[in-house]
Amino acid sequence: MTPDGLRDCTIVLLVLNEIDGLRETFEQIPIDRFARTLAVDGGSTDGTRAFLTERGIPILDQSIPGRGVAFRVALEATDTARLVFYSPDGNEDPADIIRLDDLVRDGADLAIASRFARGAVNEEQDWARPRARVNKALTWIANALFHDGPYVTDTINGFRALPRERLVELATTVKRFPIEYQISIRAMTRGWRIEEIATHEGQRSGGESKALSWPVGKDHIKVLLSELHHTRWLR
Ligand SMILES: Nc1nc2c(ncn2[C@@H]2O[C@H](COP(=O)(O)OP(=O)(O)OP(=O)(O)O)[C@@H](O)[C@H]2O)c(=O)[nH]1
Ligand SMILES: [Mg+2]
Repeated sequence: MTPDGLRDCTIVLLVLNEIDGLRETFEQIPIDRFARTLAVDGGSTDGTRAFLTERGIPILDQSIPGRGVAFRVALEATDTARLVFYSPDGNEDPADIIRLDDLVRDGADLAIASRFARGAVNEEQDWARPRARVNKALTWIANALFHDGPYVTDTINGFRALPRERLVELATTVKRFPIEYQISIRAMTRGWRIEEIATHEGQRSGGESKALSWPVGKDHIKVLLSELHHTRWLR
């Protein structure tokens, strides 16, 4: 806690045209319990920026787009002990922000909101869309290749928290979506304590998905291969 009784943690809002999601979730984000809340914007043009500015949320810009870039922009701009990454697009339950920070405050090196843990709900219920199955397969591979500890059920979800210094230590390089996969794999390789909560993933509030399945899937495979290459020197 900070001297004024707030959590020594920054809530990082990751936004790229999420005005609908912000309208739906913003009031439930526990801003008054945390030392800082800021947004990293990938170049919104739909009123997201005005919405955040009207509510006093500082906005950081990216020189190039991509969620991985956004993670590092946030990291450089913060000095709290911990960080929670939250995407206000309707998929993520704001009530989980505190649950994730609690895990890190109690000693986890990485806390993940899992869509596949027992009791969790994944929004991808349509069997014609294979995203959930691909996610599970990528997670299985990461556990098999890089992890000796208890099975991590969701290595890909972006809703997560960690100590700031841990993120510095990971020296991430990914520019786009698989930033979370790289973080999970690097945490596994180091034998860090990874803990999960079972989350209930909601439907996107509106706007458009930025995660096109095929290019994002390919990017994950590339990260998998590059991390395999990388860890040959670590182990
Ligand atoms: N700052 C920043 N945020 C981004 C960028 N790309 C995506 N985001 C945000 O990251 C979050 C996740 O992106 P989504 O497109 O929802 O990806 P997803 O949740 O896998 O896909 P859906 O199931 O369609 O919601 C959203 O809040 C986006 O606005 C980016 O380049 N920069
Ligand atoms: Mg989403």
